[in-house]
Amino acid sequence: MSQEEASLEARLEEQEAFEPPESFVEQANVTDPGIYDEFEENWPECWEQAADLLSWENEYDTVLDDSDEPFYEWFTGGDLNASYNCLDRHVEDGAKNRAAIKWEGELGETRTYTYGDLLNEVEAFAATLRDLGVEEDDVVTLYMPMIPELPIAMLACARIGAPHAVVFAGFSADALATRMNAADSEHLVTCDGYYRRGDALDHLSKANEGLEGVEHDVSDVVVVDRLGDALEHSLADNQTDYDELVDEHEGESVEPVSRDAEDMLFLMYTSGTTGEPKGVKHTTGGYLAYTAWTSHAVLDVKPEDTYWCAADIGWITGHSYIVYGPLALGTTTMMYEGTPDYPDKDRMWELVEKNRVDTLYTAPTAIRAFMKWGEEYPARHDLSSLRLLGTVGEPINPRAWKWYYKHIGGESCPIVDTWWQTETGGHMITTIPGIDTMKPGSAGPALPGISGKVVDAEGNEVDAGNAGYLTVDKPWPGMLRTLYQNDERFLQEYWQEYSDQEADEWVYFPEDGAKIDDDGFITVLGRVDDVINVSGHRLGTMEIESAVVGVEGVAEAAVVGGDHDVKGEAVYVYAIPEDGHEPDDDLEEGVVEGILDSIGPIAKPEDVIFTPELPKTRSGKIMRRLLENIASGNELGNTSTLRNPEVVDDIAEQVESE
Ligand code: 6R9
Repeated sequence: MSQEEASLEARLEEQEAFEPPESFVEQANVTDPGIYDEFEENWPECWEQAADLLSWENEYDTVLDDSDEPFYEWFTGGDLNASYNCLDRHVEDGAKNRAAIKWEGELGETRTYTYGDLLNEVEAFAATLRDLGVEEDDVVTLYMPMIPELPIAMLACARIGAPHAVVFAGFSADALATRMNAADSEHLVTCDGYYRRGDALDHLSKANEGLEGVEHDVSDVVVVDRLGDALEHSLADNQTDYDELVDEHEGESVEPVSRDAEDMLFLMYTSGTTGEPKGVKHTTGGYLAYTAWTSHAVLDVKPEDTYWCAADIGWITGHSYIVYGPLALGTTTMMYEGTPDYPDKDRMWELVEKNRVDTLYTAPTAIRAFMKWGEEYPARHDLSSLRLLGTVGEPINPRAWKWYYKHIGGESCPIVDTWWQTETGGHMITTIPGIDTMKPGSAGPALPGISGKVVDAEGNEVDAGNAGYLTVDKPWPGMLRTLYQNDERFLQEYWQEYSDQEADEWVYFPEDGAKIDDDGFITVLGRVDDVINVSGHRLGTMEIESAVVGVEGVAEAAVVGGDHDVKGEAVYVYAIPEDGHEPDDDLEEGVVEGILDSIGPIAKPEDVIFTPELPKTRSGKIMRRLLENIASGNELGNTSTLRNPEVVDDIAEQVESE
């Protein structure tokens, strides 16, 4: 490194605030700082700006109906169709030949769907679904990896008013069964397999195994042939090949059904504090308006862009910011099937260069991996097409932020660090890149119209600099409406902690810790419930614990998250062997298998520690904090409230010696 470079590096390391580059601001979608006051003064009517980004079949009468709090309704009386908004209207506006989806498979095959192509495909699959007996409001489960048929199936469902429930392809057979049972879903679309690091992975066998655990009849299973001859499968009686079905319906037109703004668009299962995953319900009008608006204001999406959100559609980020938001705005959205290090660690940068990508939106865990691999990989490619960078999923440490800013953005792209959740539908806390100063490590202010506050345990706002809990005390259009068929759990999970129900004051609690500075910038500190964040994915420790105690030979278990350089957090299992079982490699293998079977590889533990006892408080509660500190190699703090303090040293010694 030359002296000049070294001093530049040192300056970057110390710099705490960054202004958006003039070149970006000049072209940005939203640049007027007055928008914050405007939204506050004109709330909730300000949200008409979001609704105006959509085409409504019937105009709504009311922006916000809060007559039954916290079951808020948005844009009531309005009718629209999400697939019409993502497809037909762009074709009608002359964008038939613009690329809608640019897909690249792991082995290098590419497919481009123009808006015209995509509409045809969606109509043919919508006709297929109808033919199979799918009716409006039937939940269709989509258990698929990153192949174009996934967004096609989502939009086909939306077209006929059948809510989809996408299950992440990396989830296990059990996880599929649990979700299909919870949603009473009788229809499944899946595929034979996909590629990971060059190998053909068998997906259908996993889907079939999952189907065995479904308690009701599944009337039909559609199977996309992704792998051709790479894997041979025979289909069961109720299973049909996707292409065969779609070929029969090629060229058919299917009118988009008129959906009430509050009709369900999709269900998305996410981890919560208890073992059962939560079925988050999103609706057509509010969700679509909100994802379109945030794609416009925060991701600065323009129709002529090539935009790449490198998430998986199996998570909310892919729903909102690969599929619905970008397509509602008529842009070109990219999809990549594989991993970022195949065939080499510059795959992402090769894709950015080849496609002249304007905006890249990814997760801190990926950025930390790129950092570890080294700056020589991005340096091999021309990344000058990039205009804006984004991150999502977990807090980003300033060092990773600055690496991203320098080595990917060439110090000329703003970065949006977007805090939000499956439940919020879209971005909530982030800078607006055409307006705000950026402070690495801090997500930014709450978006206009979003009332984000950091409060103490009593619900009073904390002073700047102090840690507290993040809350939102006004509703917003993209919010979840309830947990599927479980209003009670919806109230309990999100509205109990800080609402004053007697006074009719409703406060949403996302279960994140946070602090706020004098400028109103919020730094999100992480979950305060029993949910851990592994590589940006939410995993319920209770869910993993129940998998572990289901393993023969395990008497009791505690699962916690410990710090991890790349993943942010990693899974640590502490388990007590049952009498007569040795804490040996076989038992450890059994525990790992048990977790893989019930959840999937994302939950694979970093370490399994056997111990004759778990540290417990006098009231018999497992001291998770302590186990977290052991896993992270932190100071253990006060152990005097424990019933069995002696066990702590034993465990710590074991962890250190491994
Ligand atoms: C979109 C998504 C939500 C949880 C959330 C929080 C964490 C997400 C973050 C962030 C700090 C950010 N989280 N974005 N923490 N800074 N920019 O990730 O949804 O899978 O439901 O996870 O992720 O803890 O509560 P989801």
